[in-house]
Amino acid sequence: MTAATAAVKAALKEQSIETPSWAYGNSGTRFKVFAQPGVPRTPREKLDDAARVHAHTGVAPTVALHIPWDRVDDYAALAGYAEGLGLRLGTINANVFQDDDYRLGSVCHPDPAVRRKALDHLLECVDIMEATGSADLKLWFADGTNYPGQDDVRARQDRLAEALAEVYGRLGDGQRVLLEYKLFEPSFYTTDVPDWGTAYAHCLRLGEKAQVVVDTGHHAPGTNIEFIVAVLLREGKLGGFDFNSRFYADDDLMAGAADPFQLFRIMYEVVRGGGYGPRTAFMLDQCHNVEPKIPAIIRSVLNVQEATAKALLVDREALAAAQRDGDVLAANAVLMDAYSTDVRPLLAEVREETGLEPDPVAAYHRSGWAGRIAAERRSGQQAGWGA
Ligand code: PSV
Ligand code: MN
Ligand code: MN
Repeated sequence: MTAATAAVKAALKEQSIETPSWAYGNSGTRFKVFAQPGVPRTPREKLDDAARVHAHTGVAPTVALHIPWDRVDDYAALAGYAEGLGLRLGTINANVFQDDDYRLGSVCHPDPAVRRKALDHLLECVDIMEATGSADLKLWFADGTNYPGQDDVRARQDRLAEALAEVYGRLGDGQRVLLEYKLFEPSFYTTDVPDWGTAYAHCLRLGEKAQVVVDTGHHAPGTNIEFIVAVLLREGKLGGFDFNSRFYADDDLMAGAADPFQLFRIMYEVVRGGGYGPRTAFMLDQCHNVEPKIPAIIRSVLNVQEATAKALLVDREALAAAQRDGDVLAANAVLMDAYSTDVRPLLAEVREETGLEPDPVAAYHRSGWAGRIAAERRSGQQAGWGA
């Protein structure tokens, strides 16, 4: 094994990809959510499933919660339960989009009483972070307008800034607020945080504990996401990712399924920009409506891992030399060589060296977990959007 391969393997063993609690529950499109047998009924059962993903991949030790979908009486006890499974509770995701009160927005709503209600929820999420030991609060706002003139677009920015400042003021040492942007939907004329520039401007004003989250499904078609990643990293403002695939809009399909090359290009900029490490949150944000959920999450983790391995394999010296020489084709070839490498044998070795089976999907199918949960989780309400 060369020193370079050893370094790549060591870096891969350090990887941490966070899975979202909501991906284990029933979710789908606004047309139909197809319920599946064995889907968790409680936050603890979601953690049980997440533990299977981590057991087979070795790189998914944390689970993001969504409040109130994962509301429990005792968050410290939930964190203890996670620990017993070899997991940790990760990012806390706030939910200020599902109450009737939020018809015209949450923290940007024209009515101060609604804004207060939304803000109180965000502050409650910071309290939950204390109990769970989570470092990050992830904020995505459905706020926006549908029609020109519906509300004062600029005043809405002021209201947003005010709310963010109050949340920011509550953060403790080592805690961050991660602000997520999304081009459109559910609002169709204006969205209050539509793009990385808006998110960046708010985070810049807030301070160093505020950073931007890049959800790979939240851009206009053709957007060069890796460029955004490079710029945010350069500015010290990349907080993390919500990985998923899209063909059209916010499709929330398995990461790396639609465009593995894009995922590689993103991960290359992460590695190049010094963003490969614990300060960047590598999260999945997905829905599995027609495919079995746990193997789909395992597949997504593997796709992120493969893109990372390829990014780590880029011969940076050869690339820099070709770039210095202005050799366009040689530079492009260096990247393509890394991308075209079949990294699956390398990753199988990494797993075997850490005591895992080489093929996580096959190992999961052999484990009998799917049959067990289908048999055991028969009564009660399955978890899903809003439950
Ligand atoms: C809605 O677009 C969304 O998919 C955002 O990406 C959030 O991260 C996620 O829901 C969870 O709230
Ligand atoms: Mn997201
Ligand atoms: Mn989304």
